[in-house]
Amino acid sequence: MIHRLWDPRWETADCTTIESHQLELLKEQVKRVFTKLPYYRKKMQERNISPEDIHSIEDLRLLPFTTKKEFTENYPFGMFAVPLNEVVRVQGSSGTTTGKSSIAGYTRYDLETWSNLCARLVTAAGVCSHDIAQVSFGYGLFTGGFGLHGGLERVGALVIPLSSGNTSRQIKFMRDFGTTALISTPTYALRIAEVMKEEKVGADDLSLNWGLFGAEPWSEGIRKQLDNDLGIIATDNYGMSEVMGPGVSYECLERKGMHIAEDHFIVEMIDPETEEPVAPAEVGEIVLTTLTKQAVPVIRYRSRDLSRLFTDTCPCGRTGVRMEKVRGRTDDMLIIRGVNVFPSQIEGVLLGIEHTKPHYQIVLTRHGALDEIEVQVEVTEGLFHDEMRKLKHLEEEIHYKLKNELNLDCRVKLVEPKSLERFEGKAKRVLDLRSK
Ligand code: DLL
Repeated sequence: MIHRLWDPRWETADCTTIESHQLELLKEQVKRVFTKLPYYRKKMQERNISPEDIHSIEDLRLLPFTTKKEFTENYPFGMFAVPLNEVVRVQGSSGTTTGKSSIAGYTRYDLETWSNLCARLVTAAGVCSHDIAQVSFGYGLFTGGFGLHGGLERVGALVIPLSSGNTSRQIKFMRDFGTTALISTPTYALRIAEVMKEEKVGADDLSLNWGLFGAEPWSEGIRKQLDNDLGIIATDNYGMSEVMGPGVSYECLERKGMHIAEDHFIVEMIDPETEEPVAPAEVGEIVLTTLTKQAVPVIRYRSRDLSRLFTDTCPCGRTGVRMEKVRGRTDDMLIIRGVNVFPSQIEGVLLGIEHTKPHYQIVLTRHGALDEIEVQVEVTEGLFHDEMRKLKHLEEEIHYKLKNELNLDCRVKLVEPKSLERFEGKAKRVLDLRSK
């Protein structure tokens, strides 16, 4: 396999070079944040810390965390460390958790950094100037559309800025233009694959080679399905509005973890309860510090995302730390009758069972003091019209396997093909009716 790099100097830097670069930038960044951002200065003063206390990367631990709450409290521009006339763009998260979006601002220099990081990402995923890239992420405040767009243009690919939605049109453009790279959420790519089947368009009718998917958790099972249905090599990439958007970490074609852009971000893994670092290679919450962001620098941003770090060498030649696919968010975790359940565990079980589709919904209800969980699963067309006995058998199999995995009795409801909602951006799998 041929691996190309966008920025070999930094992508293959040795750890001593990275560390001294990080330390130098960190000291500057902490000084800037202390002088320019009243909310962070106050936090540091409460802890009796000043920028002069930072002598090593480990000293980062002395500094307070930043959370989504700060973005909400300082909405819209209170997180900006530069005057507004230096900010040339805002982007943001959807704001589903707090009702208020986290507003990220970018100076010209930040946009330059961002498109370079996204250029690394798309290059690692196989895209070059010969590719025709269809961006089916939403364009707008969401960082997916504009972020990937910037990186693709930078590497010289021909970019089709289609945004998400109107799936038949997406397929028509893929055919007409000979699209070679699809960029979207994995959920939307599944939807595209589904509509292709309905319209009798096979992977061979298209010219797709690469699928660049991110912005939400997706399992290896979904990856396999996308590889097959679209005839692509599907890679994962990760980021968040508060830190930059896409470009924080990305898989190469080896697909053995996401390479973190350590010359721009310091990554830590903490135990979300104790806030202490986890042992190397243990699962923890990803915490990120930006080193080069001008408009909205963040120190120790608690992502709420759970993953694992590892440092073994990757055959692609990139050095440094990689992170495993994100397992889910700490705030995605459902607590049902005292048992902790991640939606990704349910997805894992469903994808391992024949005759189900990767379309499911988790419905939570409360009866008296007792929480109930129902897993609604679409079955394949063929089976749905089959005998009752077979459906009953499938229902029992899912129930049994979920119980084994989760240690919890879930109600299982098989539903007609195409009866559950489809998503054009990030999927919303959990319907929580408990507080209603
Ligand atoms: O989703 C940024 C992005 C856009 C990343 C396009 C990759 C591609 P937000 O809307 O602020 O930003 O949401 C950030 O999405 O904290 C994770 O919980 C989740 N997330 C992002 N990428 C992944 C991924 C963008 N590859 C939140 N795997 C993050 C799992 C992801 N979760």
